[in-house]
Amino acid sequence: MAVTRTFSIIKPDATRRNLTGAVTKMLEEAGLRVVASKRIHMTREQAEGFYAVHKERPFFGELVDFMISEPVVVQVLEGEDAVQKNRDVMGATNPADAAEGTIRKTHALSIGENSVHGSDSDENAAIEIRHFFNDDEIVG
Ligand code: RTP
Ligand code: MG
Repeated sequence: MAVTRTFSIIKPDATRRNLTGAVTKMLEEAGLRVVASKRIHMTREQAEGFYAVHKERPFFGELVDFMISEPVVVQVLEGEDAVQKNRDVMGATNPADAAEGTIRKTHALSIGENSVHGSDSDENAAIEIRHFFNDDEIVG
């Protein structure tokens, strides 16, 4: 299996509850390495651009409002089959459906306040990483 990269966001519900370290620990224990990390307060324009694929969904406005409500931590994660590995440790979108031991089962509050984002394909990972990081900020 090839070593690849994915993009992760520790969302406002998690940063607010001081769970940046706890979430990162779960990512690291799953075999992912944090090769870039920064705490930012997203602008509305950044959040709307990032979630443009969800523009027509009924929850779009709520999602953007939530993501800009407080700081987030954006990260680049590296590991074998990183996209799938990260999605496995994140768990299902709705924490009520998430498996035991996953980040969302352990920490998420609701389908909206679900603690983490993770890219869903290698192609989207590359796009999302570029949205938030310059090459010289990523140290593999
Ligand atoms: P993510 O993109 O954040 O990693 O999560 P995901 O793939 O599991 O979920 P996705 O379908 O891409 O939806 C993006 C985010 O929108 C919020 N959402 N709210 N209220 C709702 O019904 C609803 N559905 C989705 C979630 O926060 C989800 O992570
Ligand atoms: Mg998604």
